[in-house]
Amino acid sequence: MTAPSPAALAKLTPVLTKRWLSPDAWRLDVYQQLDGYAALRKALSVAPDDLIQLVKDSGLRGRGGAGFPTGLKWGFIPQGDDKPHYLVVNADEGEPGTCKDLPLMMADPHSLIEGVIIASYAIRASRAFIYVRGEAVHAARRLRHAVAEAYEAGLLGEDILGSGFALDLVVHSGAGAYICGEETALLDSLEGFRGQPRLRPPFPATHGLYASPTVVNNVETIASVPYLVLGGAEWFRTMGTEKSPGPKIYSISGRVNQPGQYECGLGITLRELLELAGGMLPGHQLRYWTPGGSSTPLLTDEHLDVPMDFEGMMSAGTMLGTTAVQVFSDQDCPVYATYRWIEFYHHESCGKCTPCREGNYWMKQVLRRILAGEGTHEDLDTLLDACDNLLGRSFCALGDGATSPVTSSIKFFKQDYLDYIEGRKPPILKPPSELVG
Ligand code: L3W
Ligand code: SF4
Repeated sequence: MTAPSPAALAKLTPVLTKRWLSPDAWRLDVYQQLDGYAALRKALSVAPDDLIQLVKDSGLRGRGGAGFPTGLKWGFIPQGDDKPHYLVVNADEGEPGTCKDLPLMMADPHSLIEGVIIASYAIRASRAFIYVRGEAVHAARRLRHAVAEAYEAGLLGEDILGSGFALDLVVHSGAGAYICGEETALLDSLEGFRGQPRLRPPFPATHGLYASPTVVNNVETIASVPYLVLGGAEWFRTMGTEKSPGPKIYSISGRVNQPGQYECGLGITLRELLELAGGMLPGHQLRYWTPGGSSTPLLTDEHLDVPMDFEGMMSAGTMLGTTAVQVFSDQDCPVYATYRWIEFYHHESCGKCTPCREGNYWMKQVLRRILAGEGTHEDLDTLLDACDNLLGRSFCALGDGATSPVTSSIKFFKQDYLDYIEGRKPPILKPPSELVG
């Protein structure tokens, strides 16, 4: 493994991750020694609308996958209405390969809580929720501890820091369903119903939790807010690109020497990120990768120099998504990887709409048949036809996302499919007909 060059190291922008290596930064006293809650004090002296304008000026875009402008979303919350407003943090990090929000909540939970208080003040919400992925018991426990510390210190509850502003914050654990990361399914789940997506529009900004105006933002988005308040919009824009400004936590996993989280300005390339991650494992050649989890179409070694920002990824035919970079090598069969992803989507489909519920089931069967050596040439058309009936025809983004690994693996690695179909590769799975149950 070669050490990253000074040029690669200069790409690191530790903003949200700056406290991660400080032992005990998750404790309120340590967090405060490290500048914690200074942004809240500043924000409470500013008019809420000015904070919304600051976020708009910074160009901060949602870090959960879609990249929607955060200030615009906050600005959709109606003014002067008599309904309660809510802030909901989407901490249901479930996209395969994504690992940025959980480490943030473990290492630095108060930065999220501080962001929640500032964002709630800006949108005039007096109640906020953090919806944590069900399996992440450790993160929920850490957050609850931090919330209790914040109440004790007068940072939550009535008359926060003597400002007159009041906020209650609840940490809610989900039950471990991927679909509850979809914002409207999350809201249904939070209300106590089975988590299934709602029809949009109306969007949560006007009809969200309990049919009231609600901002739903990702953990990393909200945790960015305190830094923005302290540093200002211009400082924020010194990182990233013009249309995708700011720092971003990229999580890189797979066949690399040092998997983990690397915070860099938006627009870093895979070549640069790979260097930071110590390069490919010995004996492995890069073959394909996901820029933002399995819901974003695969890219290959042709795309090493494409900027990983919202625009760059779009121009390469994919999406930035959650910046979950999963690196696969010449030793990782793309047909098998696709099968495993479709198993996941089939398992996690909520079943509400036919294209996704049935389409994922049939894609899984067909992929299994191919990997069992019983596939036919028509199977490739069947897979593409199923994707055609899913993309844009399913009720929520889960259905669309499921098509990404299938269409992109057939686009780049058709020969691998043909090798199974034409008998050049030995079968690696039992056919569906031999499976019981
Ligand atoms: C008011 C309008 N609000 C849009 C809001 C909307 C939402 C945000 C983005 O999916 C993607 C998906 C996954 N008035 C509005 C409006 N909004 N128009 O803006 O909305 P949208 O529909 O573009 O995306 P989405 O439904 O939020 C998110 C992809 O991210 N993804 C993520 C997966 C998993 C995780 C995770 O594990 N943390 O995020 C990966 O690629 O496939 O395409 O708030 O209400 N006119
Ligand atoms: Fe449910 Fe899938 Fe339809 Fe989304 S696309 S509503 S997950 S069945």
